[in-house]
Amino acid sequence: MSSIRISDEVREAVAAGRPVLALESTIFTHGLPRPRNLQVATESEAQLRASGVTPATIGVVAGELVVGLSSAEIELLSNDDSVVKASIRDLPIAAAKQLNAGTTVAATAYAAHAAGIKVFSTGGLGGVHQGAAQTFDESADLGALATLPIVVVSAGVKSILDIGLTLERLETLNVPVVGWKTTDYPGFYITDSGFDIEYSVDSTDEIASIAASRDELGLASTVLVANPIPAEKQLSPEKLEQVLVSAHAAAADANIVGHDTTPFLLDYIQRATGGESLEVNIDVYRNNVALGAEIARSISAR
Ligand code: PSU
Ligand code: MN
Repeated sequence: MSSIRISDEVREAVAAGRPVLALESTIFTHGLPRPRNLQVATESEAQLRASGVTPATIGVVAGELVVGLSSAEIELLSNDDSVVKASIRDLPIAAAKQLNAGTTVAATAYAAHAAGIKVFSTGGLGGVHQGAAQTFDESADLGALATLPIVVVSAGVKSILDIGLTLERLETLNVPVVGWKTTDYPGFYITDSGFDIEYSVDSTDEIASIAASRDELGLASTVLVANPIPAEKQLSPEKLEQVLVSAHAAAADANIVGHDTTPFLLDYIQRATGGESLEVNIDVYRNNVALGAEIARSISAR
């Protein structure tokens, strides 16, 4: 028995060098509320198929790490009350206990790379949490990005995190970061986090070329593409700033720590903005899936 199951559709597309885009499952098991979670997961696969890119949604079903979940499996994970959130360290435990799990950016990138997939789109990355100097809470996504040679498209890191410290850690970890047509680092819900990065790229061929150079140099790090949400679709930065203050206070009151922190804060923000942040979250994700598809195409064409 192989420990990673790759669907026939994904296996054939990878073998033929056709464009494939990996998608994570924590976004629909823990990031988005029902029933939108399943709609978004299904829609993004359809969006890709319509543009000739093979989707590879990744998750854990009854302990098995699956690259290319079936529609029935996506539905199962979307509606399972006992589904856990699995980062890389949780994979062997989930396997032995035969759990259902949504895979984080770290675990998804790991499985995607193992399956020979070169590009992965998510919403926002995990990073350094606010107050990390005391809590040590830093997402395992960061360490994974340092060791997995793929391309990851995100809209930056969510403003629930300490964005400046996250960018510092990415530098320490030797992770190349480029902005899509901008050097303003995006803040997930908002177009510009206020932090700048050094390099922008304006074609997906250039991103493919950066990934190829990374491989030729024998470097193992992810190429991180920061794709901002268009300004007309962002959450109002003033509103976000207000909501964040109460979200962090609520997390502290409820003694939320560790891997429960990100889902708690996202859920709080969704409620507090009356669902507005949810729509932005979904727009951000669609935007990243669309860019990831173009990058997959450019890599496949090289
Ligand atoms: N981005 C979203 N929604 C999410 C996440 C990211 O828009 O649910 C998830 C990702 O799976 C990411 C994880 O890997 O949150 C980070 O969690 P933690 O901070 O516990 O590492
Ligand atoms: Mn964490």
